[in-house]
Amino acid sequence: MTPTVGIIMGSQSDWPTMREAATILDELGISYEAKIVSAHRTPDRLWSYGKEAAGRGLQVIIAGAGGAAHLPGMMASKTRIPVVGVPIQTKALSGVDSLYSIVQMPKGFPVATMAIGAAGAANAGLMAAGIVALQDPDLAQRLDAWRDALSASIADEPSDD
Ligand code: RP5
Repeated sequence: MTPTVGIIMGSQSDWPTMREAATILDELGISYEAKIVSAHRTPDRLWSYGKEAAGRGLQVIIAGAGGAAHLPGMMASKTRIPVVGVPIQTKALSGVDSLYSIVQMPKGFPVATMAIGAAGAANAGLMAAGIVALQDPDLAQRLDAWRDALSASIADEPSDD
């Protein structure tokens, strides 16, 4: 079965963060694949993934990378499929390096850039869900319910516990 969303990341070390996106897609019942595709270490893999993405039926690509984080932008240059970028939090520069590498794209090749780290990865899953839900009414209902449940889980008042 062709997955709806592609989750790609530059390294195995990115998976603990990118798993947050996968968890959201699992919760919403969206099919996905997760692959290691590095702009620097496996450029041929990046090229063929981007070249085949539309033909395979992928609807959104979530791309996470850290440091000199060129994966999301290079993927956006290779496919018209919407690319959601996740800046991985790095040890050296706390992910500001990743954010700047991903967000400042030239006109013509957009990357929808999320926050640094785990929250950004989870939001990438939700962003992908919102895009896919535009053409999928059942998913739209599940996403609305997910959002309502989150709102309902927020207490009215703070607790000391
Ligand atoms: C980037 O370099 C990856 O996306 C990762 O965030 C970072 C470090 O990779 P490893 O050295 O941990 O494999 O390409």
